[in-house]
Amino acid sequence: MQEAATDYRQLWSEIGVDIELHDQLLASLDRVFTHTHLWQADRPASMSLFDKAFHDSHSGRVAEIASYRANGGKSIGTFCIYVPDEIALAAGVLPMPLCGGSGWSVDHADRMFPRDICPLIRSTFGMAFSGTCPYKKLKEFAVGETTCDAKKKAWDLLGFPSLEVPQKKNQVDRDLWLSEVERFRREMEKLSGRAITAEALAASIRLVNDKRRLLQRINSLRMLDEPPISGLDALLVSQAALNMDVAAFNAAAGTLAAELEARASKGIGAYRDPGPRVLFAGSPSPMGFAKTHYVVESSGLRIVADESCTGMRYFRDLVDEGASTLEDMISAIADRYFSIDCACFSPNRERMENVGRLAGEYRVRGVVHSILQYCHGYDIEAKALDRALAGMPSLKIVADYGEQDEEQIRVRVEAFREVLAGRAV
Ligand code: BJ8
Repeated sequence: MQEAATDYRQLWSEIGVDIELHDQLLASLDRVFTHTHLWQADRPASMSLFDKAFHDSHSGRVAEIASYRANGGKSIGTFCIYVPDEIALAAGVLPMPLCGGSGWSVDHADRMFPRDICPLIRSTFGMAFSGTCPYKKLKEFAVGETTCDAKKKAWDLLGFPSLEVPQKKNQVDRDLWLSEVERFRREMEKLSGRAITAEALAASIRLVNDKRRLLQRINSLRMLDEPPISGLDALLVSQAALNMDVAAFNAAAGTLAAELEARASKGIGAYRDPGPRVLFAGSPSPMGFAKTHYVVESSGLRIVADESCTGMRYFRDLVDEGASTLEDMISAIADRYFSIDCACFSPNRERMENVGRLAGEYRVRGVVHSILQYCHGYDIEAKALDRALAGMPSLKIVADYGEQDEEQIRVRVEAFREVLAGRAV
C-alpha cells in the first residue's frame, strides 16, 4: 500500500483526500495486515491476488472507479449485503461497499457519533470525517438500510436515503421488501438515465451468481479433513469479493479455486498443526479487520466455516436464474435477499437452522461467536444459537478494532482449544 502511494497521490488530491492523514491510515492498514495474515506459512500462491486486492483497495480500485465515472458512469456507496448489486449493475451503476475495518479511523468518528456504537460504523465514518475515505466523493449518493438501530440512526443523521428492510419474515414483510426492491430499481434507472432491460438484468444476475458459485466452490473445500485454505485467507477472499470489480474477482477466484483443488488432491492442507475445527458466527469482519480470526487461528484452532456477512451469509443463496421477464427477475432477486438471516430479524429461526446445518456439514467441534462491540443483535442472539446447537461448546468473543486485547483473547481461546481437544467430533 505504501509503495503504491507515490503513484496515486495526484488522484487522491483530486478527489479531496487528506494526503498526510491518509498516509497514516495506509501505514496502519499495512502493519495490521502483515501482523494478522503474513505469519502464515505455505499460503496458496494465488492468495497473492487477494493480498493485492487488499492493497489496491485504496489505490488501483479507486482509480478504476474514478475512470468509470470520468467516462460517464455512476456509482453508489452501500453498507449492507441487503442492497441488491444485480439491479445497480444492470443499470450501469457501480455499487461500492463502504464498511470500514480499520482501527485507525475509529476515533475520528467522535465529532458526530457516540463512542458506544459498533466499530464498523465508527471506522467507516471516521474515514469519511477525517478526509481519508478515497470513495467519499466517488459516488452520487450512499444507500443505507433499516437493519440495526445504530445504522438507522446514522442514516438519519447523515441524511442518507435508505431501503426499508423488514424485521420479520411474514408475507406482509415480503411484500414490503418487494416494493422496496422495485423502488431501488426505479432509483437506479433514474440515476443512470437508463431503463433496465431483461437482458441486462439476466446478465448481471448470472455475473453475481457466478461470484457466489466461486465462493461456494472455494469454501466447500474447507469441509475436507485437511482444508487447503485457512479461515484467515478465506476471510480475505470474501472481503475482496465485496471490494473488487465482479469480473476481476471472478477471474482471481477461479484461479484460486483451481489451485486449492490441486492442493486438496495432493493432501496439502493450510495448517501445519491441525487443531480442533470451529465455526465462526456473528458480526461481519470488513476488510482491514481480521483480529479475531487471527487470534483464533494463531492459537491453534482451525476456522473451517464462517456464517457471517463476510462469510456464508454473503454467498450461500443464489438468485433463481429461471425467470425470463423483468418483473419475475425482480421478484427472484427480492426472494434471494429476503432469505438473508441477519440478526436484525426477529425471530430469526432461519439463522438457527442454517448454522445448525453448517456445523454438521463442516464437522466442527465448537462455535466461536465473533461479536463486534455494541453489536447487540448478534450478541444477544448468540444465546439462542447456543440453545439451537444444544450441547456444542461455544466461546463468545466481543471485540472492537483495537489490538490491545489480543493477548487477553488468546488466553480464553487457548482454554477453549483445550476443551475442544478433549471432545470427539
Ligand atoms: S445483513 S450483519 S451487513 S446489517 S456490526 S452495523 S449489525 S451493530 S453490519 Fe450488517 Fe447487513 Fe446485517 Fe450483514 Fe449494526 Fe452489528 Fe455494527 Fe452491523
